[in-house]
Amino acid sequence: MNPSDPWIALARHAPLGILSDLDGTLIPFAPRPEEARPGPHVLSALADLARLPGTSLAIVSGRRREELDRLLAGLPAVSLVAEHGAWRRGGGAWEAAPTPLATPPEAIARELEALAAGVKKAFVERKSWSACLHFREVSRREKPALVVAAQAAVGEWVKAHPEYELLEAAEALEVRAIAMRKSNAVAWLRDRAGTGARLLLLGDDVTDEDMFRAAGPGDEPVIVGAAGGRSTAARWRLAGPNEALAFLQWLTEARSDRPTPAPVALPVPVAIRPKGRRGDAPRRLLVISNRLPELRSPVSPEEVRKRNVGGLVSALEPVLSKRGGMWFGWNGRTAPADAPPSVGLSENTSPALAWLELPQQSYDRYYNGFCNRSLWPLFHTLPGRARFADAEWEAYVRVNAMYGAAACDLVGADSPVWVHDYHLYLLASELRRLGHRGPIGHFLHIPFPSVDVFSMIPWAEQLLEGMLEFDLVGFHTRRFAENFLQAVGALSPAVVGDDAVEHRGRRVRVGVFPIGIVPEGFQEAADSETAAEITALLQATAPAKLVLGVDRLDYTKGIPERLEAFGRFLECNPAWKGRVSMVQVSVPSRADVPEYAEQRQRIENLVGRINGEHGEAHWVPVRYLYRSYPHRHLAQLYRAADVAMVTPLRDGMNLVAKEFVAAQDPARPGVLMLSRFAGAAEEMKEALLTNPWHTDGMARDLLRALEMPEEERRARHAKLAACVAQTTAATWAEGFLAALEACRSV
Ligand code: GDG
Repeated sequence: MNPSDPWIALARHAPLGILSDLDGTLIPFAPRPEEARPGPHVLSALADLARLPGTSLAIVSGRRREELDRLLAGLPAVSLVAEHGAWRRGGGAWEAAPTPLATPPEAIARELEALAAGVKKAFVERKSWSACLHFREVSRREKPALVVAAQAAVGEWVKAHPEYELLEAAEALEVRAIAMRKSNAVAWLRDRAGTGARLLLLGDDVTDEDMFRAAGPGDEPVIVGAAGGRSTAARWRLAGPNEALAFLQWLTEARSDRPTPAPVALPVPVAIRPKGRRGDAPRRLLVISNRLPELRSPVSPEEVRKRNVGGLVSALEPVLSKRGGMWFGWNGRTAPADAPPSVGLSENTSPALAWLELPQQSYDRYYNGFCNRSLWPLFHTLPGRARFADAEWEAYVRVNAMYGAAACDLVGADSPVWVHDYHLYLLASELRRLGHRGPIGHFLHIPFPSVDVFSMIPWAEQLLEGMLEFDLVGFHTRRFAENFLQAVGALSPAVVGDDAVEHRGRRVRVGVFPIGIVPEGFQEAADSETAAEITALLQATAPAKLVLGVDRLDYTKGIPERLEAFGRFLECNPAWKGRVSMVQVSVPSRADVPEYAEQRQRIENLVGRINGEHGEAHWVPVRYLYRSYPHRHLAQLYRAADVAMVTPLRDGMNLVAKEFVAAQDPARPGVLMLSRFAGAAEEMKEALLTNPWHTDGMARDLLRALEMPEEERRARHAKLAACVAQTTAATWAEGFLAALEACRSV
């Protein structure tokens, strides 16, 4: 790839937004702010760029409105953002940012003025929501005392006004409202530029870092100058204001019809970090999931061995151990907000484990917020339950960056990385930014919705851009893969093929990898001696037939809908009263999300209502257990059941369906009632497919299941069992990894 390719692609992208700082970025610093001004060549370069169709250009600065008006007079097409985002002018008059504002820092401004009054050449610049003490030209003799006194005064004041912060520049000290950040201008310009916009962000100063951090996966943040040795969130670097201006002129030419713009120094990747662990880290497979499974802090190798492993672990542990790989995720502990995320390592386990701690507030907004209250319901096509908040999206971006920063040191830069689920869509772009070269794959465990639903996410384009930074994206079913391809076709400029997408000169493979279980485990556990606890439960329901439901307590699993159908079944088929009982095991899940508490309440009310309406002294229609069982006990329950109602409203795959089939006695198997909206229905066609949205239909299907002749049950089960034996945890993991390892390293 030619180094100019990404910049040509950016230059030709429509719509394009350009957000640039002024002082130090497009014009060199002068001793006093009033002496620095853009010359005619800067003004004409900006005018030329702003004039191009599909282009939105904005200058963002810490300066006041009047100063920007004066400096950039005569450029009506250029939008302006003053005072770090507090004021914007896009074409018409100046408008205040809608962010909740702090009261003006009047008292501290007066205090600083009093300090400055006794010191020659010190002065205070007042802005709407900040006050800045300048001391560039103060004598060396007087400066230290002034700075110490000012820091003490501001430090005290900020304690009582937490909506303000102290910013220390080389020759100035500023008290600024925290909400006034240049990152606000990024969202504003993105809106102005229009759907699908990519942004070029240029800045030099510490206040520009907010803007760089707000960059989306399709944006290109460029730092101008040396950044005084501090670390930067920018991905690219230009040497100084002259180079920045030349680059904007080049961009103007590349965006116009001129075929070959004159050569110029293009931005180069920022050297990320001094040589750290990464230099010595080996090439090894790295699996990343939001959370390390079944680990409780403190993480210790002993605990890891003792834990009762779940489905994903039993699928991934063998392939990871075989390859000497490592699993990385959150360990369940929170860190203080201002501490850099700390990473823990355990090489003594198999697989090796690594974990990070996250600030509580970020984690809440990212996990309980954007992941569980936005993406989860929407991806399950339950848009009525989804809600979106800017702060939660920002936390999602931030936390993805934290995972990326922590993960990139764990393995060598050429290692394959396998990222799991919707929590970490922005991880590939972050890893690439940090210099990762090996193939990066993503597997989505939940459904991918239709484009109409997906595009309800306010940041749908950014999420898709993030997904397209992976080399391989995998889904449980063909339907989900097709939904994804349609979304890419509709919402991004990428070229869509049957099983791949071409995007910015890269190929992203799209694959279908249905997850399975370890079937022998369930068969053996079902065959083993029945645990006392399960025996007691079965005795309580005998001799009635047993209808079983097992799910995490989640509104996607359709538990109330299933109970309603069971109630309707009893109403319509009174002869079955006393001859059938339902056992519903609901495993506690996400109990701190309000929708889940509400769902639990709803289920409990329904169980009470059905038992009250239909129950008799010697017969309880529904036994409801809000708890979890070890897998061995579950297998015995599965084996004892005559019918399993696996009726999610929507599900990625649903492993309970497969576990139930594996645990059956092939000579006298039970019947699997399976929702058409579970991913498993794509493979398990011999199940009794049912529609969880239709109470009467589900009640009729239940009758059919209970009355199904043994011969039909055996024939259906044989085919289902063959399917469960064919698509297993191992075929899923090996299949995905083979496809990932076949991806060309970028
Ligand atoms: C997501 C997707 C996709 C249930 N009760 C207990 C218990 N379980 C285990 C089951 C099964 C697992 O939980 C549930 O797996 P599902 O596949 O049904 O659903 P999600 O948890 O929502 O998983 C789903 C899956 O990811 C894999 O990609 O299939 O569509 O939503 O293994 O056995 N485990 C224990 N005690 C219980 O009481 N130990």
